[in-house]
Amino acid sequence: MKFGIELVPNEPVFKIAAYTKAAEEQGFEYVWITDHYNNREVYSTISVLALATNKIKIGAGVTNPYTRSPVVTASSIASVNEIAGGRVILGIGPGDKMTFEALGLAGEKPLTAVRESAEAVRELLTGKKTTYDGDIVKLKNAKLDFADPKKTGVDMNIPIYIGAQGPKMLETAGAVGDGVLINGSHPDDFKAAAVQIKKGAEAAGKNIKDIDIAAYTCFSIDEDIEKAYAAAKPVTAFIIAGSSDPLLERHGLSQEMKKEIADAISKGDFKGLNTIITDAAADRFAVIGNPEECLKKSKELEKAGVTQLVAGSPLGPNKEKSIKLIGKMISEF
Ligand code: F42
Repeated sequence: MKFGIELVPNEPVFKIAAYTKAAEEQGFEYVWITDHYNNREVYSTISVLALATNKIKIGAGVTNPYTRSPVVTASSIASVNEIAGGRVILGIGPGDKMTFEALGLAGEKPLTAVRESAEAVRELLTGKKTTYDGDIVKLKNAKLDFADPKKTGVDMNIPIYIGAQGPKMLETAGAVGDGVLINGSHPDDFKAAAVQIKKGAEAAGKNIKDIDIAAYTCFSIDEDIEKAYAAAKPVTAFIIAGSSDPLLERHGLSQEMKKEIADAISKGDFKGLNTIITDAAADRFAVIGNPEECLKKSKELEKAGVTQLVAGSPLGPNKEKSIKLIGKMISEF
């Protein structure tokens, strides 16, 4: 199983670059930069990371088909790929509905929009004239002049991963993705996801074995277990509050607990969350513990079919320390 790290650009980009350099030195193979309009811009961040590192793969994890058109996405990812010498990956998902309200975006037909965008971007990255007459994506002889590898000497066959959680989006990911990034931290999530991904892959004449199944986890590691849980619970609170009913059912959480958590969040009662969310409930939505515990839980995810574990926010009470602790764990895989 490979390891990645998710970094949210809500800190200065040079700080994100320092974390990325540290992760590269600790053996992480991927860094994924989230894309939300209210944080620093994803491609500007990726270009700095590309200059600050030399082997770690760098992913947009994940953009969406609404805040940028697929042509702008293709041009952006190809541009940073040239800077990174062919080390980038494009992650695209339907986008965070919550943020769309602020932007006046409807986010209509998400399955269609993600599928068509992935197909159109892949075509544009060949450097050839692209005409795409889709339901949502419409291109007529669009062409990235610089994407021809003969001109740049950089392989623009950039892998495209799909950010997905719902069953139909997971199926779409199997059909059009080289990989899938799934917000989840428990083996049950990946056993269920594999069924949908396999369905989509086989319908497209692909084999699920060729698809990188990445667990985009909420991860919190520290020798002090209590501190690890305290750091993780506020993050799991947002995940639980935004979870679909079937997901809550899978993890045995009640609607009452979801409502209690949502109320505590809206009141800013983060201290209260520590008691409302039991350790057992947090374990369903995060990989939490001391190094031994985290190693055990990571091995369970690998057994459930995960091929890349992305250590996501908060990483632990102390990011730099967590990166080193996970680095020690990586050597066990
Ligand atoms: N979102 C961001 O905005 N920024 C990020 O950086 C980010 C990172 C990220 C990483 C991993 C990951 O798994 C998700 C991530 N997300 C990020 C969230 C992501 O963008 C989505 O919000 C999240 O994956 C939840 O969406 P979903 O995958 O569950 O898909 C939604 C749209 C959904 O409701 N899907 C359902 C399903 O079954 O998959 C229903 C789909 C649907 O609407 N179907 C309709 C129908 O009629 O069937 C429409 C059909 C059509 O044509 O589209």
